[in-house]
Amino acid sequence: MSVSKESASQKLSNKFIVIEGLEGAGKSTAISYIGEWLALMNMPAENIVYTREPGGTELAEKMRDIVKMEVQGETLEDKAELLLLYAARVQLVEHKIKPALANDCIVVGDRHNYSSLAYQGGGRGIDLQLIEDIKQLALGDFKADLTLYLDVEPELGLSRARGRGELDRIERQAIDFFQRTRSVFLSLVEDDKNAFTIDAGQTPELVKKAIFIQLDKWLASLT
Ligand code: Z5A
Repeated sequence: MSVSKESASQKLSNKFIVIEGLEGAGKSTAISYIGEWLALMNMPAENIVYTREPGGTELAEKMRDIVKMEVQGETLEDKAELLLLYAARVQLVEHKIKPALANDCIVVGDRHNYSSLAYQGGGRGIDLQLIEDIKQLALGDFKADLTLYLDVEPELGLSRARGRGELDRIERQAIDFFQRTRSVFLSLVEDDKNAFTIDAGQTPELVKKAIFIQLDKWLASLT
């Protein structure tokens, strides 16, 4: 089914698209492809809001700094990390995402809730139900309209991330941490009819093509 570009930009208003994936999966690159696709759909640039997590507001960026920080003689407890991530997410959702959606914008997020289930639940081993309960307290039923999960072997993602510079506190975890993280991402996508896996081990051209196909299908499904 083809959708006219006028009705495409209307249908895309008030929607929240999220890109998820391990480090080096190519999320930043994928977000630039989504920007290109939105331009092809005649979505005005001023109606597109980009976010990243953790972060995206002044206070949330400070929480991001703490999550990434290493302090001599004191480790950040796993539950403290989890709570900081949700505190940052509440700030972002309430101060940036919801107001943008209410203003007829489309929001494109670099990570969202699935990252906490995958990293803190899968990677760190925090009970997934406990994380779901915290999510409910923090955000209620708020969730993405579309999630594209860029799936990559942890070794490949980390080697790409390494090529960019020094690894941070989370990136220096052992490989099995990222394998557990990946397996939670895969099971979340399997159980969510609004989430799709993109093979991010392919060339950038093929990743872009797969993203465009998925976005076209999703747009055609919007009423
Ligand atoms: N975290 C968490 O634990 N829990 C949470 O709830 C949330 C986050 C929200 C955020 O780090 C950290 O917080 C992250 C998870 C944790 N930590 N770890 N580890 P960040 O925001 O600094 O970093 P990131 O989100 O992991 O993104 P990234 O490392 O910048 O990766 P990326 O955006 O997915 O990749 P990229 O910059 O697009 O590409 C990486 C390189 O690969 C780059 O040189 C590209 O040119 C190249 N690339 C991209 N695609 C390809 C393909 N297809 N082929 C070859 N090369 C490619």
